[in-house]
Amino acid sequence: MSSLRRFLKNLADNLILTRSKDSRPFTVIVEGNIGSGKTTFLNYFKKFKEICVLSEPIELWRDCKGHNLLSYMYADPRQWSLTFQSYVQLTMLNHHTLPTDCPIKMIERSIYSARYCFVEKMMRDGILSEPSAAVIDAWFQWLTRNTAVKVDHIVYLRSQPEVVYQRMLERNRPEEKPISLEFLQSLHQLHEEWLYDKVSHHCPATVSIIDANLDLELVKQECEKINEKTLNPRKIII
Ligand code: TTP
Ligand code: MG
Repeated sequence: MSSLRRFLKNLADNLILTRSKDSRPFTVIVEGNIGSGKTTFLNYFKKFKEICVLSEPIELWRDCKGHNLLSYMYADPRQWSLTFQSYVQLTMLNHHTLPTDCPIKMIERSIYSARYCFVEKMMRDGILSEPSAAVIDAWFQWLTRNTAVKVDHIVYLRSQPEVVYQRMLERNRPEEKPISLEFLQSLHQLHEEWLYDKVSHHCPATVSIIDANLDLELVKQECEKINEKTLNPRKIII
C-alpha cells in the first residue's frame, strides 16, 4: 500500500500550489472497475474537513422522478442505455462543477470514465446505436470543452476482474444481477487501455495506481493510519 501513501503525499504537496494559483479545488477522481472499492476508499477521506467527498449518485440513478434508470438499463440495454448514460453524464457534470469551499474535492468516477469506459463499451457491443452514441459524444465533447470539469489527479483502483466479480456477487445489488464475469473483464480492459496503458483516450491528469485486489478490510486499516500529519492541514491555510 505504499502507493496509497505516495498518493496522499502527492495530494498534500499539491495543496499549496493549488490554493495559490486559483480558487478551484484540487480535484481528484477515483476510478476503477465495478466493485473495485471506490466508495470504500472515498469514505476514509470524509473525516478531513479540507476534503469535499462526492460519492457516486447511484441513488439518483435509481430514482429519477420515480424511475429506476439503472435497473431499466440492465433489464433492456438497447432501449434504455441512451437515457441512462445521458442522466449519468448530467449527474457527473453536477459533481464536477459543484462549488465548494474545501481546497480538495474527491469524486467517485467522472464524466470521463462514463464516456471512455461505459459508453465506449456500449458502442463497441452495439448496444448504443451509432446515432445515439454520436449524441452522447457530442454532449461530452461540448461539456468537457466549455465547462469546469478540470481534473488534477486520478486514483486508479486496479483490480482483477475475478476479484471484483466475487465482491459484486457478495454485495448483491439487485440491478446488477445480469452482470457476468465477461462483462467485468471487458470493462477492466477499457480501464486498462485508458489509465494504465494510456493508449485509448486522452488521460486528463496524472494517475496513481493502487492495488485494489487486497481485502477491503486491509484497505480500511491502511486508510485508518492516515492522520492529520499525513495530510497536514496547516499546509492548507494560506
Ligand atoms: P461503479 O461506477 O463502478 O460504482 P460501484 O459503486 O459499483 O463501484 P465501487 O464498488 O468501486 O464503489 O458502478 C455503479 C453501477 O453503475 C454499475 O452497475 C455500473 C453502472 N454504470 C453504468 O452503467 N454506466 C456508467 O457510466 C457508470 C458510471 C456506471
Ligand atoms: Mg461505489
